[in-house]
Amino acid sequence: MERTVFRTCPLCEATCGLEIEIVDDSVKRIRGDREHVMSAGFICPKGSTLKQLHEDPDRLRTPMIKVDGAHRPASWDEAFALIAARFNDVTEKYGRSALGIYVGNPNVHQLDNTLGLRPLIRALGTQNIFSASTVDQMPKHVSSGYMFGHPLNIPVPDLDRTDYLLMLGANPYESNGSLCTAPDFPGRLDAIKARGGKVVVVDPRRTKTAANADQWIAIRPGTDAAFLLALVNVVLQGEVDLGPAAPYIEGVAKVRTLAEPFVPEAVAGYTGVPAEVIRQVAGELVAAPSAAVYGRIGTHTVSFGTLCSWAVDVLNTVTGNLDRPGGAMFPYAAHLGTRRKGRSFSTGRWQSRVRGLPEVLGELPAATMADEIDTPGDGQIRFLITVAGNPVLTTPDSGRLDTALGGLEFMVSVDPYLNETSRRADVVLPPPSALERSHYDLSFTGLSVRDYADYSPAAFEPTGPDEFSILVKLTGIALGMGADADPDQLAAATLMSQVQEAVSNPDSVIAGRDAGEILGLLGDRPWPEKFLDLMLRLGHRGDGFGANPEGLSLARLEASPHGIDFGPLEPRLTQVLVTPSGKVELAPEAITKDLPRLVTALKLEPADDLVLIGRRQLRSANSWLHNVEVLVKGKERCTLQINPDDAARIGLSEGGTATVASMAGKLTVAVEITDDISRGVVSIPYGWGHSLEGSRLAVASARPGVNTNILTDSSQVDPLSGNAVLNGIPVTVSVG
Ligand SMILES: Nc1nc2c(c(=O)[nH]1)N[C@H]1C(S)=C(S)[C@@H](COP(=O)(O)OP(=O)(O)OC[C@H]3O[C@@H](n4cnc5c(=O)[nH]c(N)nc54)[C@H](O)[C@@H]3O)O[C@H]1N2
Ligand SMILES: Nc1nc2c(c(=O)[nH]1)N[C@H]1C(S)=C(S)[C@@H](COP(=O)(O)OP(=O)(O)OC[C@H]3O[C@@H](n4cnc5c(=O)[nH]c(N)nc54)[C@H](O)[C@@H]3O)O[C@H]1N2
Ligand code: SF4
Ligand SMILES: [Mo]
Repeated sequence: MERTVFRTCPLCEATCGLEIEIVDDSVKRIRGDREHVMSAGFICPKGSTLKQLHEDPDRLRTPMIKVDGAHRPASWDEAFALIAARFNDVTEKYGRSALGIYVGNPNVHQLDNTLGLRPLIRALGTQNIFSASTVDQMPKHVSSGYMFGHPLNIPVPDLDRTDYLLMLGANPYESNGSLCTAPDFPGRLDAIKARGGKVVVVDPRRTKTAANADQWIAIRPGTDAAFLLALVNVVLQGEVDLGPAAPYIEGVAKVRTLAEPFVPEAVAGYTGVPAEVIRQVAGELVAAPSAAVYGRIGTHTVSFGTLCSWAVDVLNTVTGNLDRPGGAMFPYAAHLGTRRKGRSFSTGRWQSRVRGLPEVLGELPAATMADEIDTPGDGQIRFLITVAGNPVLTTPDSGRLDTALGGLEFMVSVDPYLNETSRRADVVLPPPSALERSHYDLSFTGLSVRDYADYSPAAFEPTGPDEFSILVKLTGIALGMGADADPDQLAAATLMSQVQEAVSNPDSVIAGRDAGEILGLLGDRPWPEKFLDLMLRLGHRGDGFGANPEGLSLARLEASPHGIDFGPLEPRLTQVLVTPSGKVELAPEAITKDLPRLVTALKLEPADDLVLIGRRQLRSANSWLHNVEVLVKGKERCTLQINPDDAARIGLSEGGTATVASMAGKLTVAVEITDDISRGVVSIPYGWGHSLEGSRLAVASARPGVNTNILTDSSQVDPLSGNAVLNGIPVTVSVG
């Protein structure tokens, strides 16, 4: 039997629509869905590998339990019973402060996980909560929280209409974009140039994105905050037109004063960007009919990450480009209701035990997870859960973390693979493959360059429990209900409380209605679909359970397999802005208090050390696609890129090996000499290093590469967000 199903690709933030042809219960072909409202047939080499991932013999189909150091298959009942028993032992002995959880990136790419994780985290009742956010975008949440009142009020560059794009520390030709959902990002960049606009890329490396841009500005790693503030400085010396957002902006004069030390001539030496180039870019930003400034990984995973993130949006604002077409605009996903003014955003409600690092968004920095596991005392983590994460490869100083995991009393990983992290787990619980689960993107519809929604049903029935049920089961255990708690009952209670909250909220479209009636209208669907339908119908485009009959519901999305396009982003600052003052706070003290540190850094003599940065590759997705043969075949990709001058000075030769050492560790890696990388900078791609014993990744372990996070230093974090510093690591390189 032949059939075709449509599925959102969960492998990166572009969230392309896929068309999947199935014959007799096996996948015949996967290609881009040409009718998809956002991606229109675009696909990258990873998209079609959902087939290989689904069929991968190394993908776990049953739980694994570790006995005498080796994993053996187990039944779900046995696995949950063991977890419950050990959970009770540990919490009885040490209390809940001995619990910890790390949640990784794929969680935001799966409906089940976005719905199921929060209750689990809450049920654990611990402050030891870690996620990939603090090795990624936490600075953006912090700056958005303070400037726009909500950590998810993240403006995106209006790619399809902008006349000028200044892009820093992002390489969408390989990554397909991040905090800016735009399938075929490269095509959209080309379109800017085709309509007479300009693209400028700031990166220490001449990436594919930089090479295709109108202008590449090579910057010294870690110095973007000063570069951005120099732009702000120049812009605020001239006549300032704040554009349509002007009535809602507070703090321009304060920013002008704060930016005074950052005259272009004062930052040129530090950033490596000549003063005249800074003035040129500032002039162009002001003169362009519309312009957008966009910064990503290279500006967030650095010591001044939050200052960078803040300065990007300050620049968008003072050039009059905030909340206007072609500028930086706010997406508003269909499932979101009215954003209500709450308490003001803050961080530091508690501190980490060992290093005293502040809580941010209810989390502690991933960079201090090893400290919390291997430092004895009250509150030491003894029982750790990881869900869809691989911190042994993805967090700084990961050699130490790996050892620390070995000392835990108990560890559970929810993961489809026995990989570098889950090999440490006492129990591994495998979720179904992407093709065995439905999807609506609760995360990336809120970061998209157009307003849209789409839903995809599962292509195949899962052979085990779905991941929502796995997470609910763990939630039951965390609530002390043991392994026998009925997940249906727990899910029903959660849904009921959400419905009750809505009917008793006077501002809700269903205020005063009968909760039982609303539950009935959600019909007979799997739990995640019921939660989703509730959100969609109560969202700002929703049918309000009859209040707005033309509005959105899951049924309507199901009838639109290629998604629904609601059009380009609209100005909506007044809708989303929820700061206590009701204004865009351009100069929040909580952020600007970090400026003196930057002023001091400006004056320091640059060290002679080489500095290490990372890179992403089109055929990888963080640490976990290297077990797919078609994605890893070909020449070695895990190489140290180094400039010819540096290579000659050290005596390195192409194809040879180099030893790279940092404060944190040392490794040996293949050498690639290229003038695409600035002098003084070296780059190793991240996500490799599949040579650790105990994992089960036949393909990946044949081409292991090296783990660059052996070199990154967990003591270095952006103080405002706790984000790890993963770029700009001082290293020494020698022949080796
Ligand atoms: N040096 C350096 N380090 C970095 C970065 C960098 O640029 N440089 N980037 C950082 C960034 S941006 C990120 S997001 C992090 C990522 O860090 P992590 O989230 O820790 O790592 P991933 O490689 O995304 O791990 C994904 C894991 O989830 C599993 N998985 C895949 N799909 C599913 C699923 O549906 N359910 C479950 N339960 N598991 C699933 C995979 O098998 C894999 O083990 O790494 C960060 N680390
Ligand atoms: N193919 C592929 N796609 C992915 C991923 C993947 O692993 N592979 N991961 C996904 C994830 S989780 C994320 S978060 C996104 C990230 O998406 P991007 O932010 O586009 O990430 P990168 O491709 O790592 O690009 C970061 C760039 O920053 C540069 N850089 C490093 N240090 C500095 C600096 O100090 N200043 C400046 N200006 N630049 C610097 C690097 O040279 C690099 O070109 O990609 C997503 N998409
Ligand atoms: S660009 Fe991203 S979402 Fe699109 S097919 Fe590739 S991995 Fe999937
Ligand atoms: Mo990420």
